[in-house]
Amino acid sequence: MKNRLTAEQIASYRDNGFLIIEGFLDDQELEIWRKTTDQAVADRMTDSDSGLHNQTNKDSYYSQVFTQCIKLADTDESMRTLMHDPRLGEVAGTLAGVDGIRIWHDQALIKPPYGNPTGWHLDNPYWSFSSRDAISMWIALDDATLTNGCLAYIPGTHKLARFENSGIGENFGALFKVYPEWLAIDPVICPCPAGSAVFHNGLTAHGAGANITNKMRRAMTCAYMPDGSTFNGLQNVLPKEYFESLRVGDVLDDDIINPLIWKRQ
Ligand SMILES: O=C(O)CCC(=O)C(=O)O
Ligand SMILES: [Fe+2]
Repeated sequence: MKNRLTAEQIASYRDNGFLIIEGFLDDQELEIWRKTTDQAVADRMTDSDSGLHNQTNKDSYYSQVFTQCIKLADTDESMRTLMHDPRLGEVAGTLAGVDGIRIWHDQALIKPPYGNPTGWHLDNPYWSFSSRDAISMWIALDDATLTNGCLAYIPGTHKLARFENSGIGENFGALFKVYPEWLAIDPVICPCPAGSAVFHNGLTAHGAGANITNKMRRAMTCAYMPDGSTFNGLQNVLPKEYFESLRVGDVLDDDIINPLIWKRQ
């Protein structure tokens, strides 16, 4: 794993709000990540009403953006081993410039053959904490290309975003109704080979194109919460009982629900 960061990489992440690390996983690691993700997704698909995947209505637009399975590490031991790797937390925490990293949720995002584009959005406004330092990791399990739905970013938007968002819906550019001023910024399109990791700030505008190929575009991702983040009143993926016990401003420090995978020494 290419988990040592250079000063240039950190500076680029802070400036642009995203960073691509090609060859993050070596060939052997990539094989393990592919197998683990494929198995965990297949197992999750047998769960008809878990609420932890989006394939209950396969005809909906959203289900054809990607097959989305969240919190796979909670039910799959092999995925748990991958996701709890402190090296991932260290990379995320070092880029974000924070002292500790908790898992918000992992998610597999498998864009199917001829899948819909991923509408432009911000990540952090979906979540139950509001932070300018939240960070997501997206690992390409297949080559992500211009034709199968690689990611694209509007650089620098993490410094400008106001926590207002648009959903990942049928209107691909809905986010630019919320932030019309970002239409003036050129997007950076990010094709990358399988095994690459892309990290982005939770407030950086991003989307992905349609998959115009007959193969799937697999990615395994994880959303990270800086340690010390507080509850903002949104439920998102919090278990019902825990959600109901929280008050706005409470620190989200439950080590089972949001495991602390790295702390600065
Ligand atoms: O994989 C995609 O199409 C979108 C990924 C994304 O939005 C994310 O990882 O935050
Ligand atoms: Fe996203």
